[in-house]
Amino acid sequence: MTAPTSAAAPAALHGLAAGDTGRPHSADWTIPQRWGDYTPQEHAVWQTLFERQTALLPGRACDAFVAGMRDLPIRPDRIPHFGELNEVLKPRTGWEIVAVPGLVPDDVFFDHLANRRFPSGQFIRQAHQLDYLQEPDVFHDVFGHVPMLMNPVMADFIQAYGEGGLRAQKLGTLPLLARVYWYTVEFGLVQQADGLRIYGAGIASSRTESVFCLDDASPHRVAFDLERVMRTHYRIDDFQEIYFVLNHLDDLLELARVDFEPLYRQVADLTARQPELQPAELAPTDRVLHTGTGAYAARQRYVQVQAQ
Ligand code: HBI
Ligand code: FE
Repeated sequence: MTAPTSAAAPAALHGLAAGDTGRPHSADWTIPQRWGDYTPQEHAVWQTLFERQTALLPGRACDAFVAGMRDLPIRPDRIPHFGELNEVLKPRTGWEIVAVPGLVPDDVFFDHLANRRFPSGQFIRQAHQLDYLQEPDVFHDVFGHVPMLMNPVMADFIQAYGEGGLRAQKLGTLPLLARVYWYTVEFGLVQQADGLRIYGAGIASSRTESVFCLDDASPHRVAFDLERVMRTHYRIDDFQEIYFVLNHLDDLLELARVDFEPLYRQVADLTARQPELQPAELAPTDRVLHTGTGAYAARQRYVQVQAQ
């Protein structure tokens, strides 16, 4: 989700990524948070991440994110206790956080979301992984996602994604739906009266990308369009090369009510005639807010070639 830093000692993998050792005994993959077992070093990692992100987000995170964070019992000095978060979150939007070891299988993930349970990684990254981690840990999941779950529109949208995901699995169209989640819940930007703002958790929890996505000339910024997003590949290994911008967070409400099934067929028809889009490509129909220079991605490709 952010630029890779130099390789350090490999950290243990969690959840699905850990193979059989990562699979918990429960069918829904939930585990106890065991808050009392976090070490002082782990709380210190939280504090470092929390403080640098909190300094960056004023003027970058959207109003809903800021309001959600303000109302939650999330403190700088310790990893949040899920039970305490739920005491505030549950009465607000009906959502509840449950602890999981890390990535869980798609069907398990969707089933939780469809029932307004948000699976959060129980573990926290190590001190040498502050800027880059592909697995969802407690910082990404709680700091990035939970403030937006306090917002009624996002609360409904993520539940709808869970329900849609279960259907899409049966229809074989999951990759299309996953792109919608990626370009909204994880990497979405929204237009506010006072400027462009972040609402995506993948950005809000990333020191480097929270600056890059708004301030860098490299990436495209394009008005959100559902069919367009469904046709667009995404990258999981580095900064995004394109961000999609909602006019208003309330647009997600409409999106939550969309019947995706006819859309999947439409997108399939569309992609039969024209290829799917790479992240760096613009389409003639795009409403472009900023045409990216692509300089960052070009530099990364150059560096990789040099390293070979
Ligand atoms: N598991 N814990 C966790 N968090 C995720 O964001 C997640 C997952 N499993 C599957 C998944 N995401 C995605 O591949 C789906 O949204 C498609
Ligand atoms: Fe996430």
